[in-house]
Amino acid sequence: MTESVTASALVDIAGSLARSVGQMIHEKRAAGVDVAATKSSLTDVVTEADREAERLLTEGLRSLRPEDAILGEEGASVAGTSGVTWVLDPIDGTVNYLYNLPAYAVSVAATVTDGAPGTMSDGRRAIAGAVYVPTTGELFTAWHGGGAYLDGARLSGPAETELLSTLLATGFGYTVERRTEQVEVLRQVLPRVRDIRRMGSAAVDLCMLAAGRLDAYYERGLQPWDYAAAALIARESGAVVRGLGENAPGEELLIAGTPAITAELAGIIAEAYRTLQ
Ligand code: LIP
Repeated sequence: MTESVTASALVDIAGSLARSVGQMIHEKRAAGVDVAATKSSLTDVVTEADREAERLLTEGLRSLRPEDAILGEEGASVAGTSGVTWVLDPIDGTVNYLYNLPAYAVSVAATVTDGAPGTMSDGRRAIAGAVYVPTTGELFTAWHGGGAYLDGARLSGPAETELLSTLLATGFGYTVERRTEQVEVLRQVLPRVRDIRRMGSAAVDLCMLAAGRLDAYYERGLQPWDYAAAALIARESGAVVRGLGENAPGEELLIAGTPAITAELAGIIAEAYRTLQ
């Protein structure tokens, strides 16, 4: 079976699970949410809804795709034999979810490790992905070579080529050390763009870019589950998704936008980090 045929089947599974689990967490939000635990720092939280959402995603995938592997932000880890690994963020934008702010999403990606173009720094390449935003009911999907879609309508990505006109999103890590660095990078970037948005979910940021509602995005410190589906959606919308220099995008840095904007941003950000050495 060719990859495109497999990928278009996988994206339907990703979309259906992301939407059904997203609707469940939205209902839970209305009933009230509490912190269940903290992770990398006191501000890096997980809720019972995160855990329940990941359990439901895992159950659904085990039933529909029993030969596939699974990796989830909240600990799901299932070995597989098919070569496909599902990478799950049950709630990307967990702090927003805790505070009942709208920017949070369920992210489901089917990935392979064939090293082909599009492979991220964690070694995985998404071939199908879905991001569901419960507060708007919007489902973003893409499969490799098949394009990116919002509720079935094709997305054409960002168009901005002037940095000073660029509406740029970014995010910050959960540790003081990481944030101290990030504010220095932001000091270099902010005077050169239209404005900054910090929405609190990488998956939402990259889908907004794919929909042309943002012109560019960058962040350091993302985990595979934060970007696996949404980086594919951004790429399939026509955006460039890159790292620093020749490095693959991922935890070191992920920059997305038009070719001109991502090249300019990469230069500014690389110089900012050099001055921090
Ligand atoms: C979030 C990312 C976001 C980042 C936040 C957090 P989480 O993921 O999507 O881009 O800025 O600090 O890491 O923790 O909500 O799954």
